This record gives sequence, C-alpha cells and structure tokens, in this order.
Amino acid sequence: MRMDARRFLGCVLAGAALLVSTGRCQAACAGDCDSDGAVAVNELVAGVGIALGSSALATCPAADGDFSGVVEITDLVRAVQHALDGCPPVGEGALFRIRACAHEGNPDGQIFRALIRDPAVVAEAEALVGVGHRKILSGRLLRGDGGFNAPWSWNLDPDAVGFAEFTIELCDGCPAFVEEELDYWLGTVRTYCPWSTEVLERER
Ligand SMILES: [Ca+2]
Repeated sequence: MRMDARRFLGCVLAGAALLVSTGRCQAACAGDCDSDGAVAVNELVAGVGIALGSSALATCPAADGDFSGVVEITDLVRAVQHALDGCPPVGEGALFRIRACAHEGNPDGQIFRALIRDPAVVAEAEALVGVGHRKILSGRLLRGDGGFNAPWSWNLDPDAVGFAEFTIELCDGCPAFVEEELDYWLGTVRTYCPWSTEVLERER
C-alpha cells in the first residue's frame, strides 16, 4: 500500500511540477501550507511527507484537506487539483442541516448547521442529502454560532470544512458534548467530526 502510494504520488508530483499555480483562495485552501492563496510544488511535497509519516501534520495543517486528522491520498489529490486549477473561489456558501448521534432511543438525534463555501464540498454535501450516514462531516471549530448554528455556541469554519471517509477518533462526539466542554473542544481538539453525520437538507 505504501509503495503504491509513493508511485502514485511520484506521478502526480511530476505532472504538477510542470505547472505554475496562480489561483487565489482563502486561508483554508487544501494544500496551501503558507496561506498565500496558491498551492506550490514545495507544498505538495510537504503534504506527501506528512502522508508518508516523515513529517508531522503540524508542519502543514492545510495538507489535511478533509480535516480528518491525517493526510491521505484524497487530501493529496485535492491539493494537486488546487495546484493545477487554483484554489476554490470564495462564495457566500450553502447552508446544510446536519444530524448527528441519532440512535434507537433518539432517532431525531441532534441537529446542527454547517455553512460550506468551497463549491466542491458543497457539491459533495448535496450528493449526501437524504442518503443517511455515509461520510463524516469534519471541520475546524470556532466560538459562537457564526450566525447560522444557533442554539449552539460553536460553529464549523465555513472555509475549513469537508467530508471524510474516516477520521481520527478524538474529534468524534455529539453536538451537546462540544457545547458542554467548549473550551476543551476549541482549545485542544479544535476539530469536530461527528462519525454519525447525516446530511438532511440544504436550507439555502
Ligand atoms: Ca485527511
């Protein structure tokens, strides 16, 4: 698996190295380690280093494009896309109603809302509407409701949210857990990734 990944990454890097990125983007553009609005080849290399375990995620948190806590091939592909096509434009975003922590005793679960600005992630969310639990919404936690996530006093950064197949366990939990231990979540976990995510509908 690791050798396959190396071979694949060698190919994408060779291709990307031929191109110069001029794209503008927001700070959370996947792969844009230095937040200068473009993904350069050295940033792709940094992402590969993290994926292969030779450097720490802290050296380039932006390499983890789906906020799962680890850098996988899907993150590297997204970074390469940003290197080739530019970072996604800043839009107003789309608002989705999300359910987490539904179970037999509480089928309604706990509801929160996520505003998503990256058009590719919006499209992913739209495809997940009504299909039940399929992927994990994961994003950077911010204090306050953000103007869209009341009654919760936290929100997910609209510029730093994505869908992951798997995430680290640390960021899993119910919305009420985040609310109850807000300082811990904001200061230590920093990311929220309810494993029980269901995308219910797009509200606007
Ligand atoms: Ca990831």
